[in-house]
Amino acid sequence: MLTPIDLDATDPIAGVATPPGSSAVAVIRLSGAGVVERLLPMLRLPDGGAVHADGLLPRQLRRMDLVDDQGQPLDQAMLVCFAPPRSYTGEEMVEVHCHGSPVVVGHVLERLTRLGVRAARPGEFTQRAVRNGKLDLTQAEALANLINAATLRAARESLRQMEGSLARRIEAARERLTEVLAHLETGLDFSDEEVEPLSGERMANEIAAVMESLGKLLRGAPLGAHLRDGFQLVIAGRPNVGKSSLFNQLLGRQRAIVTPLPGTTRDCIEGRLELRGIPVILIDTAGVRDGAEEVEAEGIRLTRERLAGADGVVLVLDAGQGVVAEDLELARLVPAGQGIVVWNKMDLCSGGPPPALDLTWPQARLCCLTGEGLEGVLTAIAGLFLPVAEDGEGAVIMAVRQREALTAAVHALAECEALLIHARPGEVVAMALRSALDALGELAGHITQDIVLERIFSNFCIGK
Ligand SMILES: Nc1nc2c(ncn2[C@@H]2O[C@H](COP(=O)(O)OP(=O)(O)O)[C@@H](O)[C@H]2O)c(=O)[nH]1
Ligand SMILES: [Mg+2]
Repeated sequence: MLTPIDLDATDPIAGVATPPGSSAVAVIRLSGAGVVERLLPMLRLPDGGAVHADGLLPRQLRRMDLVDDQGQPLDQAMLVCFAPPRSYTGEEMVEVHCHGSPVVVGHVLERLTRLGVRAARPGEFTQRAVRNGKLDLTQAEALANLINAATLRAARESLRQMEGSLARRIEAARERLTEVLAHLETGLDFSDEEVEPLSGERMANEIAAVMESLGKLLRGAPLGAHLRDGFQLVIAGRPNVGKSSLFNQLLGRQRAIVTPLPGTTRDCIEGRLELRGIPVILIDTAGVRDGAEEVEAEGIRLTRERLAGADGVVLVLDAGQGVVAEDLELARLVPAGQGIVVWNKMDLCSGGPPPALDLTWPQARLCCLTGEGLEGVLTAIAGLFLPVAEDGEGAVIMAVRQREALTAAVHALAECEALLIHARPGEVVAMALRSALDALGELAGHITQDIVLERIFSNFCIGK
């Protein structure tokens, strides 16, 4: 059970920033007023002398010994202090770099508790950083995405966001809208004077411009989600054409069961791969055919479902058999531009070209038994996603929460615009405008509910 986070807490905390287990080095972070003073009893100079707080200059790495409560040496460490507000959390901070021995680290943490420094909860350092204005909430969430990024591309986009790419755009939108609201409110104060119609039009233009820029962010969100979670690539085809063999070849290991019996795969099996920097979730499916028995039929139903949600489809065809009606039927379930054809079993084609196919999809030839042609298959798959992924201008890796808040803001602005166009009273427009500003404030974390904050930060690692 997680105890509720006290979001206003400023008491001294400590947490291990490095992963659990033995390691060459472990980093213990401390934050809060007076943490340096509290740590002093555990420190000795390498020559045995006592350490004084005023001897520890901020941002200077110092060699120290860690000692236990009897003053016995425990470990050799490096230590660096940060003076507020120039630290990650904005509070007084220390980082202790000791050896990554779970025994030593455990002892240090336990002793710190007795010295009045409690164990930090997940995300508590970052939460303090947000509270002290070091990061806004979008930057904190981007940081979590950076730490958990599965590909370099996702890491890069997360970093951009952490550096404020999203925060700055939200802030700019808030500033423009606040100005419009000020105009509106001035109009309200002198409500017996007519608000000039031109100013109403100008306001509508401002709002339209902000809506356009927020809309652009929202349009980039699906790509952001793909870069974080992966593009879904479904391998489809009739039974026995070699779907599971291709799945295994692409993953470079034996994951799915391959047999000469049609209908072997009855479930959807997933695997992850990174293809030219793009994260791909590969899905092996049950082959689609008519007249399958119950379990297989359920697998086929799942296949159709997966096809509907896919970002790309590899239609595997048997080069030895050519195209049959069922193949084309499957192809019809795939949206334009999302499919490629892989002619498998080229070895059964006795060196000739694959049979003619009435489809304009990119095609690749393969022999799964030898792996010959796999490069071509990879190129064809990358061709499905690269153009999308490289249109990176608008890629924003957004949490669902961020998307929801942004959508709410855009809706409120659309209402605002409509009200202005219909020359509705200023109070009514101002109300809609305030709710747009609230949604943006929530996005940045200025007015976000505690329960939401708690959920966000509890997903972080302990020492972050
Ligand atoms: N000759 C030949 N046989 C293959 C090739 N690829 C797969 N097979 C065989 O075709 C059968 C069905 O393969 P599998 O991957 O289970 O097909 P799935 O039902 O589409 O998943 C197995 O016996 C495989 O060894 C290939 O390129 N050439
Ligand atoms: Mg199979």
